[in-house]
Amino acid sequence: MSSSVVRAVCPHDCPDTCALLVTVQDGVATEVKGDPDHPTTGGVLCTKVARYTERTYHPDRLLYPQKRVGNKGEGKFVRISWDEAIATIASRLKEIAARNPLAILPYSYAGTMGMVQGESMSARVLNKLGASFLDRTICASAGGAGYKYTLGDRIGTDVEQTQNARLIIIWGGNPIASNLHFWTRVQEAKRNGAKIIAIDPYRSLSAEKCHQHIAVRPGTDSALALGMMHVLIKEDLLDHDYIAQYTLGFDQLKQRVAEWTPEKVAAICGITIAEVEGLARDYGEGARRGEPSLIRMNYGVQRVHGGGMAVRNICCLPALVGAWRHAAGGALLSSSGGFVKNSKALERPDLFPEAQASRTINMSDIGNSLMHPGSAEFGPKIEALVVYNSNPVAIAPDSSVVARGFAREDLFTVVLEHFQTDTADYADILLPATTQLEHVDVHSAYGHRYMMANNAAIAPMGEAKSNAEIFRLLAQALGFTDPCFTESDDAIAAQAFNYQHARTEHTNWEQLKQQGWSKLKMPDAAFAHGGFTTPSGKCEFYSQQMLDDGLDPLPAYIPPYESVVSNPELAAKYPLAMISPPARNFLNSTFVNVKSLRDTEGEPHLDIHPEDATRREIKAGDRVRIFNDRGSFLAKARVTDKARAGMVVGLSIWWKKFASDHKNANEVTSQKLTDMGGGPTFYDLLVEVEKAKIA
Ligand SMILES: Nc1nc2c(c(=O)[nH]1)N[C@H]1C(S)=C(S)[C@@H](COP(=O)(O)OP(=O)(O)OC[C@H]3O[C@@H](n4cnc5c(=O)[nH]c(N)nc54)[C@H](O)[C@@H]3O)O[C@H]1N2
Ligand SMILES: Nc1nc2c(c(=O)[nH]1)N[C@H]1C(S)=C(S)[C@@H](COP(=O)(O)OP(=O)(O)OC[C@H]3O[C@@H](n4cnc5c(=O)[nH]c(N)nc54)[C@H](O)[C@@H]3O)O[C@H]1N2
Ligand code: SF4
Ligand SMILES: [Mo]
Repeated sequence: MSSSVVRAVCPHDCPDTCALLVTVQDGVATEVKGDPDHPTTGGVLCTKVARYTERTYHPDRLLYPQKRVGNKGEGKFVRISWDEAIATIASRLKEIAARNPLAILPYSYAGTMGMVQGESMSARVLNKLGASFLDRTICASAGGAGYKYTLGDRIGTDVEQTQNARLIIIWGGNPIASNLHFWTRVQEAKRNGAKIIAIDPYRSLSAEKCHQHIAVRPGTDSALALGMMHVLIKEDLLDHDYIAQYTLGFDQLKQRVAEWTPEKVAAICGITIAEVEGLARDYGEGARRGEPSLIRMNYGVQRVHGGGMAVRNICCLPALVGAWRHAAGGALLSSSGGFVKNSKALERPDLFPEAQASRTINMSDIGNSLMHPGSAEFGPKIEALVVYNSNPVAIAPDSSVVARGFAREDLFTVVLEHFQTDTADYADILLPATTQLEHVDVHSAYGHRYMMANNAAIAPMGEAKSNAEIFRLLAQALGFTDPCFTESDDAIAAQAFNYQHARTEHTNWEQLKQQGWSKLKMPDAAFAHGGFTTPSGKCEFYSQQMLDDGLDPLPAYIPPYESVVSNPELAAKYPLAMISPPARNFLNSTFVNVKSLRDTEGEPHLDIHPEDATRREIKAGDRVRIFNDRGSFLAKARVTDKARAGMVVGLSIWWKKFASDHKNANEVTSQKLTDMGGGPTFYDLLVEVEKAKIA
């Protein structure tokens, strides 16, 4: 009997990017554990990935290529050989490319965060074809844009400093569900005497365990940050020296925030004046005492019309009070900007045909793009979709339009997947992909500072192949002869990071594979002495770049598209705001088909405040219909004041096929985009709720 332990990495779209130890006995992965030596993993995994073998050896794994025999969406397939699958795809893509390669579009996101099985061989093939580019905005681009204008690259406080902070503001995040290893350190900070505050319209699992929970209306965070700035400036709770040395535009900021009185802010946010003032004082007075304060901004604040501005406004706070002076102070949205990636080598944009015009399609309004007939402005109608690492039919907004797009008879769709997801049901050709235990990969992270290597632990299941291998076969069938199209997964992984940089030169790919991980060499307190990567090198309260891009150069409040205050006419019809943040036991739509995890979540629920429920004669356990002009879906009501009055919460993202009505929360979300970054507005919508007619 042979037994070994393999170093691997959790591939999921989660800031924690855990280091895994996989026990393999006679070629079978028997256990997946957190690496006890990895400083942020600390030997602990979330419940989802602790059951990784259940997902890997799931009886529903796709094990061989298939072609569709039923109607699109019906999910009927027959087995075919790899030769037939690749030949069919190559000939269809060639035929479309001969007319106009821009009619071909990839659709991919972070099903795996690995750089090899993400955008490497796939990008090379699509670039060489001259396909349309996909703007990968579905998650973080609004906040990323707001952060960039204000502070530069996405670098923030090192998560390993969290326990040393004295005040922690969890702003639009639910770390117990979505950033567990940060939460562990928050608990340590709490034991050390820190005050923990959550800002969230929903009393989430995390919010209910904080010292204070400020339940703002969705989409109003930028107003709250303006109100905090108003109080900090009015009460002179400022670090004048830090402001003078390392910021730009303080005088303009001062003028701008003058009108943002606690009274005005409280009315917009639906909170008390004392909450606005108290928050600002906790923040400013702590700083004055020399105590580190940390703002863990998360993505909950940026899935609304003014999401980019919300992140920008929050990013102004640490500089005002000099919080960046402390290693445990400042703010963290994402640590991804610290990694020195070699994207050009991975993706080879130079392969794109020189003489050809390009086109970029935003993934966040894919429904409209798929339904577009083509025009001079839009370019050609989309005729082929190659989907990998994503489940757009479940996760993209305004889902009925997305599903109609995928159902188009004249669209050729290839899906690379582990399972027959809602999206796979629409594939013409469905290809089996390997999971993280079956392939090699290399990872950066967005919640910590470690480069990570994933070694293959077991052989591919059935006839599954890695994404990179599938695109290699496709390149061959398309007749692409550049040497880069035959590079192995390992050779691609070796190029992912630039090891000539001061942050990375202490290691290399061979070492990473053996040791599993290595930390970027960066200062503990990234911005203690300024050094922001903005055009001025300062924290930009005033941003010329924003003005150049047609935006307000100063912090502002951009109301939601759909809210009782900003659109009273719509609210007369649909009076309830709705959000659909992640459920703890799912990872976006991944794991919904793992029975033990689905059983823990139960079925699709809607949390509704007792006042809103009573008004609609809804009782706990009733089946309710949630609807607006875009669509409707069913859920079981949970009557609870966890949801603030006037707002309902449907934890997500369910596979449609596991819901009684084959629908999910994205039936009612909209394709409108954020103020910057072209992001989706998943938490910016109004609905009405009624008792469902059929039980
Ligand atoms: N278990 C689990 N973990 C995950 C995921 C998952 O699906 N499941 N998804 C992963 C991914 S892709 C991402 S991007 C992250 C997302 O995780 P987070 O960054 O934590 O963001 P969200 O889950 O979108 O929202 C977190 C909280 O924001 C609140 N919120 C909603 N609207 C607003 C608002 O307008 N203002 C404020 N202040 N709060 C608001 C929600 O009620 C929720 O409690 O998590 C990752 N981790
Ligand atoms: N209503 C609502 N909708 C949302 C959100 C929300 O909060 N509310 N959150 C949004 C956010 S933040 C995000 S990031 C998106 C996430 O949306 P997606 O990125 O589409 O994430 P998943 O739903 O997890 O789907 C990933 C798929 O990739 C597959 N996969 C994993 N690894 C591999 C691999 O190696 N090869 C191949 N071929 N496939 C693989 C998995 O099996 C899974 O089906 O959803 C967004 N949608
Ligand atoms: S999903 Fe997040 S917390 Fe869970 S194992 Fe993966 S990286 Fe760690
Ligand atoms: Mo995300």
